[in-house]
Amino acid sequence: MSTAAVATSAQGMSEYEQFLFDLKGFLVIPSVLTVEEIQRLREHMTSLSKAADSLPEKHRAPIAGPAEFLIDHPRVMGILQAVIDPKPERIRLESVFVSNRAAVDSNDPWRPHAGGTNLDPSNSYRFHNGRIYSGMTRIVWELNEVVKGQGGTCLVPGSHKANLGSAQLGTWPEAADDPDSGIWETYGCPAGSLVVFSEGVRHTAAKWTHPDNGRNAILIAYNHVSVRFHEPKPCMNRIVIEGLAEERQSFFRDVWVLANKRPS
Ligand SMILES: O=C(O)CCC(=O)C(=O)O
Repeated sequence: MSTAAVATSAQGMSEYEQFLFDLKGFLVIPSVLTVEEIQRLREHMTSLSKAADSLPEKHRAPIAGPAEFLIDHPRVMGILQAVIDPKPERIRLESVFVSNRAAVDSNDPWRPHAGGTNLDPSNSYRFHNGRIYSGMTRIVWELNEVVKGQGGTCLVPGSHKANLGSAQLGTWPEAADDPDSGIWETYGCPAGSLVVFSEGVRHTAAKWTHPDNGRNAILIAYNHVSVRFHEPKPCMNRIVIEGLAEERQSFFRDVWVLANKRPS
């Protein structure tokens, strides 16, 4: 399948979803994955963490093998084409990690970051000529149920457009980072839901307190192909990338837009 085919199969972002994403900087879409897909992904995550050596080398990454369909999931592509670039070949996948948290964990992962109008291309967020221009955009696949207030990602709605506090300039008010400051929002959702946020929104992980299940999430950062924020992850190495379906390999190409043309 070509990148054009990826584009036509993308499921567009509704006007209301665009309104919410622009207003708050994030969006929660419940129950995107089927029960079978969730099961397949959970099994892959378990093999990866407990018996990685049993997997073929090309499958040893959170978005490889039975999980590679997440890379260009039609719901994700529709959103990314609306907020990063309408041309799928201008969207790059630049980082992935897995978040496993449980109520028994003693560490507190509360570390707010980003927020405030930011001109750095990766953390920037703009609205121009009727369109959203989000730089780095985070996709979170929640593979287990998230109970509101018990450990999902916390975000400050609207902080991607804040003018008087800036993480970039070090002027974000300390008082605002208190979990009880009243400006934080979080979500509850069934397993298989999708959370999307502009990396320009102030956000943090939160302590998981839900006793019935742990957090099991895959977090993927996409960006415009002309910029890169993260250092490449060792898990997305040449063997893993070359093991992906051909059309998905293009999400890991080098950071450039204009190809050199040979003189004819
Ligand atoms: O794990 C989380 O809930 C938050 C992830 C995060 O901080 C990030 O994507 O930068």
